[in-house]
Amino acid sequence: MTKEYDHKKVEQKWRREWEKHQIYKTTDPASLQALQDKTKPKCFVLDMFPFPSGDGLHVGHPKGYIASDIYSRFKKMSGYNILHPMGWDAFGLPAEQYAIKNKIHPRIAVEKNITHFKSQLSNIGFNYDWDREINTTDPEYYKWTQWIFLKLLEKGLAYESFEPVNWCPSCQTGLANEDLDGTKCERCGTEVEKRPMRQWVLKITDYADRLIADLDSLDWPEHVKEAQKNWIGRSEGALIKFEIRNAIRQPADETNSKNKTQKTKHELEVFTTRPDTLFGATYCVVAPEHTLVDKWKDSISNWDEILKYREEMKTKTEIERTAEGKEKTGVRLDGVKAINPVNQEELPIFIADYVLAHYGTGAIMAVPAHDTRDYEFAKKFGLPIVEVIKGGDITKEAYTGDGELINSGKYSGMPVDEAKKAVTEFAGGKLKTTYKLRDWVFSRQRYWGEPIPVIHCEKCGIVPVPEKDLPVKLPEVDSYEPTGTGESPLANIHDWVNVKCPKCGGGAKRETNTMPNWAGSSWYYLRYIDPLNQNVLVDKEKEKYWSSVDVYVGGDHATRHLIYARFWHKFLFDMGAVNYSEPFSRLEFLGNILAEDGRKMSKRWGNVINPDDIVETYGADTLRVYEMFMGPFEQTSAWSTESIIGPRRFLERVWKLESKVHKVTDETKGKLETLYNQTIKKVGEDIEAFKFNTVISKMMILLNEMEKEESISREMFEGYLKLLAPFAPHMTDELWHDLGNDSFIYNEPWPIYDSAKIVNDIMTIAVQVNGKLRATFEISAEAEEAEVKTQALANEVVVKYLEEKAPKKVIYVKNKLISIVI
Ligand code: ANZ
Ligand code: ZN
Repeated sequence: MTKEYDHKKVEQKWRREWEKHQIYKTTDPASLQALQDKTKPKCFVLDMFPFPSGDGLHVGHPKGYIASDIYSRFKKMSGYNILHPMGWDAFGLPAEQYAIKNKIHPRIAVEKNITHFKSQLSNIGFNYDWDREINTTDPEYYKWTQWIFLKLLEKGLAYESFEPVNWCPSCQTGLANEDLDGTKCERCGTEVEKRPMRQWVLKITDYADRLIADLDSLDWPEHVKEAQKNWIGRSEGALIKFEIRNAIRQPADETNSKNKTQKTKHELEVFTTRPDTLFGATYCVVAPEHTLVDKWKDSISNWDEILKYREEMKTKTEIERTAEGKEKTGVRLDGVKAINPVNQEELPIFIADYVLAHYGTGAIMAVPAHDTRDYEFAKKFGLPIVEVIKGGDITKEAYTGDGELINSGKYSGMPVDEAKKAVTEFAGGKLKTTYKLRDWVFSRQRYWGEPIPVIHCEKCGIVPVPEKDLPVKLPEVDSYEPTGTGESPLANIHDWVNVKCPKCGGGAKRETNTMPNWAGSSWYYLRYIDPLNQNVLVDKEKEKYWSSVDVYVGGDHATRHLIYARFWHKFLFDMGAVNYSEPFSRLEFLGNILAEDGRKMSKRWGNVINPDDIVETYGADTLRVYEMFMGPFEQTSAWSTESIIGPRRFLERVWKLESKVHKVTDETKGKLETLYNQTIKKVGEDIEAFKFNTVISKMMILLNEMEKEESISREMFEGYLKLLAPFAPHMTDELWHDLGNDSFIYNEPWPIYDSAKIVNDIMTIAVQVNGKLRATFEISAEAEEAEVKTQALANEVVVKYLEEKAPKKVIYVKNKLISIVI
């Protein structure tokens, strides 16, 4: 029998069957007990849930979903109890902007977009359990987002602040540091301004140390861990005070101090990570916008120049300001001096834009001999460069390395590490750890977000909305466009805003700011575990069973969502709401799929490919295999509709292979046995390691060999289908049933390899030196080129010929020969 491979018929049929038999329903631990299957290990596989945009999915989006689908199917067949859910991250500016543009209510737009997304996803044949679908904009969901906020407030981790905040003039809202791309709004690319306004802030900095320390326990890509460490930016250093000479005391100082005879000292406190270099400080720099400078105004003789410089500086971005190698600028403050506490030397003070106001103390001691930016500045302004650490050549460049102190009085000869503490103490300073991480600016002046559940009462101040009154629902409005005044559009809805104070019963007003779009995504994975629970955010027993997420698949968000979620999770852990202190044990970070033209796939470039079209023409199974075969999972690769024909032909060949089943002889069975068992082993290992492209290669190799045979055994073909099932679930179920099975392949056990049959897995490699055979050695047949070469060069005979010289050339003839030229 060779029927045509009609992917449309096959795929629709099996999706209907799966649906009909509800084969993707999750089994909760309680039901497991009923089934007396308590020992079944669990596996929670999570996708970064999408924002349901109006544009729908393009072929890049499903890459991660396909991978997690394959992985969870593999784990299911390997005997695990699976949780693989999906939901919608639907609050936030993009939804609101889409709605404004298309003149529909964001709620309606979101509903419509979700329907579209869901149909696109279902075309691809995922094993999601849709009974657990969540939507961050559903009041039953955001009730718990608000509840977490109340708990943060209760514990003093949410507070009001009046610090100047990043303001995007185009999006018309305040933003967190994490929402910036350098100094631009990450969403719209507009340069942000600093704007003083009232805002809600979460004290994520309280968790900074734990957020760094616990990274060690996570199976995450190093680059993501690094990115988080850098974002948190812990530096161990010291605060050191420099007395300011000649600063005229302001009248304000007098009135402030009750005792008029007590003199207020003018001091400049700097933050340094290198207190050991204090003897090499030759000037100080204060951030141009630092308020200290204003205090010294009357002592500064070139004030006009200062004002002019401040004006110029405003046009520059922070990145521009601090870049190494950038032409340094600055202005000396004429009239004031700083005194170096270790040797009483008078140092000039500058303002310069390479020092930032919001890091450390906003002021530095400059050590040009050992800091690159100070070196550039000193060269330009002709300032002295005093070497205090031995090891470099400071006539050429700053020496930033370790070494022994020199020119440092009684500390000369001391190593850097020891000197840090000693010099700090001598200077009367104190050791201090600083962080780049800032508290999380958590309020947005926009409509489409969770209302912050707080009431402002003139008498009682800030009053949390009582838990029983949650959720605070987002009211219907006529216009959800931003007011532009820095107030949320909610402020205009008087019926909603004016409430009774829950404490005193008097007139009060609701908070009108909403939460950022990162709020709902900071805990959503927990809700999948228990999506309908009315009493708690998640049942703790269920959570104990399913948490932590075993594999989290997604890209982007290395420093935003993935830091925020870890912070909230740790908070929930501390208050006893969850069982483990980290949410995601393992992270698989994916490389994006670019368009055929190598650009990002975007409506703007007109290069978007809709997965619906690919599914229609080639089939979902082909799309799945193709996206996994494009290259290593973590690598970015460009889409090519032309290349999809390869995976399609591969599946067609598997389809045809069925006609060879049944007529098997023992002899052919024996022939393929080794390769077959090796393939089972390799496929399992590679899926576990997210190396999906090499899985397909192995499957192709085995297919080639099977095709060469007259006939293949049913057993082997069925095993082959099982290995392929996670990648091509529709087609394999069709063939599986065609062979007379009536189960679903999804419910079948994963094939087990026979290790006894894999052993003949060794190859013998001959080694030639300058064309003459000198040695042979054995190595695993699976050894990669680099391994074979390394072993050849380590061979003792070869070592003798090499005489400790590097070979000119090493050539590998695959599986046979290494030829060395010396
Ligand atoms: C003296 C010194 C000597 C420094 C030396 C470095 C090397 P990280 O590691 O990023 O924390 N610094 C301090 N506050 C600053 C600010 N607001 N803007 C710009 N630079 C600032 O860097 C800390 C170092 O960056 C500090 O240590 C300070 O320069 C500078 F051989 O102090 B150092
Ligand atoms: Zn913006």
